[in-house]
Amino acid sequence: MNTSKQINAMIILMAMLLVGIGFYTIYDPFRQETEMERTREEIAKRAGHTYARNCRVCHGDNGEGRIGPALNPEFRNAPLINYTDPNKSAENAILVRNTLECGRVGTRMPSWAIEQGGALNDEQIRQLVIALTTPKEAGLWKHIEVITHEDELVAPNPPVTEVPITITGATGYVCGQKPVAAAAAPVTAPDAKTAWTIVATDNKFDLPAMAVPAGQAVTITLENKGAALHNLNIQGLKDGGRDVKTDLIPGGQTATLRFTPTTPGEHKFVCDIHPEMTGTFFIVQ
Ligand code: HEC
Ligand SMILES: [Cu+2]
Repeated sequence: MNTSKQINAMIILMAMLLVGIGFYTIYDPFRQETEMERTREEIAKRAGHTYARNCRVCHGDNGEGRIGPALNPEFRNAPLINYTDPNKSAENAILVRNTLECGRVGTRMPSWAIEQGGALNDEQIRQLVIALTTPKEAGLWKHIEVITHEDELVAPNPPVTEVPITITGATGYVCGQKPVAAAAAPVTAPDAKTAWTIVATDNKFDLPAMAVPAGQAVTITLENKGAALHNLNIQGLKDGGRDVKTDLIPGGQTATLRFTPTTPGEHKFVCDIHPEMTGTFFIVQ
């Protein structure tokens, strides 16, 4: 009698244990998932603070693009690489890490790694790489606005033209960067015409030179087909006392300059926030 009671109790206990284990096995993956999510959220918040202090000024308050291209997938359209493509996560992580550590030679993207003269440690760079490349990591951008307001050290973004032009990219070809072809031969003037359309992408103009006749009304149209802001400034040229330049325009927009050049000569044209975007503007007799 006693023994059979004990056996029954044992059987019941065993059964309860098995059911318990069963539940746990079903429940556990969910638990791990939320744990992962919490870690990701923590990383996103930390990356957000780093971003707000160091990157926002060039890539925009919400990663929409300013001096540098958009980084937030919401604004990051082709032809920019999709950094959150789940099939290329390893490749993209390397690319983003190299860009952050060593910057981009010949552009205004600085090097951030301490070993490269930058201000961010390995952990901060690691967090940014995860936040920028993890597909589900909408977390970063979700937190950015809050962080920007919370972070007392973060001043409002200055106008793009006041971001010191002295912030220049890397100077050494490190982290897999290859030297680009040597500077092109001196440009010669193309045939003069009174209307030109010049296309800006990130970060170059599609024309090395334009030429217009002196003494005639001309129209120069700038199309921004990039993701960053761009403008066209024909340096040293005045029209009725004003500089001949467009406003900075976002990707997808156009701006037009109408003026009558009087004095034949040569002017350098540039984008005011990307010194690497240059060309020659000829005014011919
Ligand atoms: C002084 C302006 C400036 C600052 C500050 C800056 N960037 Fe950039 N960044 C740029 C420019 C310009 C480019 C485009 C470089 C090019 O043409 O290849 C760029 C490119 C990038 C790219 C590659 C984008 C692409 O499409 O290939 C990433 C990623 C990036 N920046 C992340 C950051 C992060 C993260 C920070 C902050 C730690 C930061 N940047 C700070 C100007 C800046
Ligand atoms: Cu530009």
